[in-house]
Amino acid sequence: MRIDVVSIFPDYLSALDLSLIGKARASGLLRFDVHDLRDFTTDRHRTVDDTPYGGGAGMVMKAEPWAQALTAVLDAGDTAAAEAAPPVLVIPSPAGEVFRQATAHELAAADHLVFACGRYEGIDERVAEWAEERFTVRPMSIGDYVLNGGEVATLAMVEAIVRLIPGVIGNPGSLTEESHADGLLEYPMYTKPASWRGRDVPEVLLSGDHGRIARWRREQQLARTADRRPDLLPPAGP
Ligand code: JBK
Repeated sequence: MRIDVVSIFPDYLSALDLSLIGKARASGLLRFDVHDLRDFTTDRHRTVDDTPYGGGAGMVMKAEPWAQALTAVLDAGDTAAAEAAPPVLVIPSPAGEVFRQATAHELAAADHLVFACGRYEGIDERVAEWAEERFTVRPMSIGDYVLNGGEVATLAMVEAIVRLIPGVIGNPGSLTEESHADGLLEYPMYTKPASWRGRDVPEVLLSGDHGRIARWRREQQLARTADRRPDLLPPAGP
């Protein structure tokens, strides 16, 4: 897989050089490149934003630097592969579709992902229209809260996607046994010592009875999900 990120804060993405993504890159499963949007401006001040038409607070990212940057990314990509399936352009935005584990699986199947990190009040809408002719465009939100830009959302999405590329995670079992893999929250986990500061590990986990343990864990998953994330449970019947 190839991943390109365009941002005015390329250093923000350096956290992805560590651990998981670092391993994926070293193993040749992933090519990951970050591009500075300002390198695609042509004025002396390297301007990337301007005031919004129609008025209002804040600034809007100008279209032309984005078209230049995204064209450079396309030109550096595999043009034959792009002919068969256009690269996916993810635009992190609070106005996007919600990014879920199912979305991570979908995007992990792509050959080429490009993340367009906007700052300020967003990117001139015509960039997404222009990009529709060259990419599969996916405006994506990681949740209903306000961030300063798309960089942190990109970090979260790239980590969720890259760990699903076959060969990136050592133990594939750990992919199926975690929260959201089966639509429920994970059951509670314990490790040694069996008694810690007056708190004992639930007796069933020390019983060696695998059937009882599996039933207890399922009950815990359901109770936890009902308590913390009732939105994940199917609606109660009549
Ligand atoms: C938010 O992906 N997001 O969720 C996102 C991207 C950029 C700005 C934002 O406020 N929420």
